Amino acid sequence: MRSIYLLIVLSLFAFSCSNPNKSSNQETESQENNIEIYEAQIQSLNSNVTNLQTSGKARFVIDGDNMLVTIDINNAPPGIEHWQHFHGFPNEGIATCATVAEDANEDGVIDVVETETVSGTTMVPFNKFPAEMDIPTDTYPVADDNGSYHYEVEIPLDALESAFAEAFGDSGLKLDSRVIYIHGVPSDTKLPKTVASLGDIPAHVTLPIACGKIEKVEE
Ligand SMILES: [Cu+2]
Repeated sequence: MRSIYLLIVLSLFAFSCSNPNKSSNQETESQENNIEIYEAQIQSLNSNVTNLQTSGKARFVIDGDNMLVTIDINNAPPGIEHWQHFHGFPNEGIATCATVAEDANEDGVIDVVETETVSGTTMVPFNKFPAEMDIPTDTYPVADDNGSYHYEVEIPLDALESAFAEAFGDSGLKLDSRVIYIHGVPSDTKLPKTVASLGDIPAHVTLPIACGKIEKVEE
């Protein structure tokens, strides 16, 4: 009887000793290996204009000092450059992709200005140098003859976060509150005069052709 009691006391002691060690090991591991992954399934928008079902996937991997972004798109208008950005609200708002409900002037086209009520504003470009946060550039990807492209970039997080804070305040990137838009139809596409754009940029450049909500995923 006595030896059983001793055994229980000993095993409780061993358990309580090993436990704190285990949890502190786990903490160290997650600090060293702090990877966050986000993805967006991208679906077509304004397919009545493009006559295409543009689709694809974006993946964002935050690993240490860098964020690796890969975007794969199919069935986009071929042979032209496609602007792409994440859009969102600088405050607490959570962006969603625009739908036909956002065609406020009912011209049959959801233009980039009409997306703002549910998607917020243009934030970070996925061109050659995202951290420069320079929206009008000619360094966005160009779709091949089949309308496909693969885009990949490694962004230094420090540079991106400070440029982002300067433009939108210090709410942080908050990827899971953002959506990604793919833009661009050929310059000879007939668009109603009511289709709005940003500043002096021609409407065919900013016309949204696909969108996806960015969500956090497990590894
Ligand atoms: Cu955009």
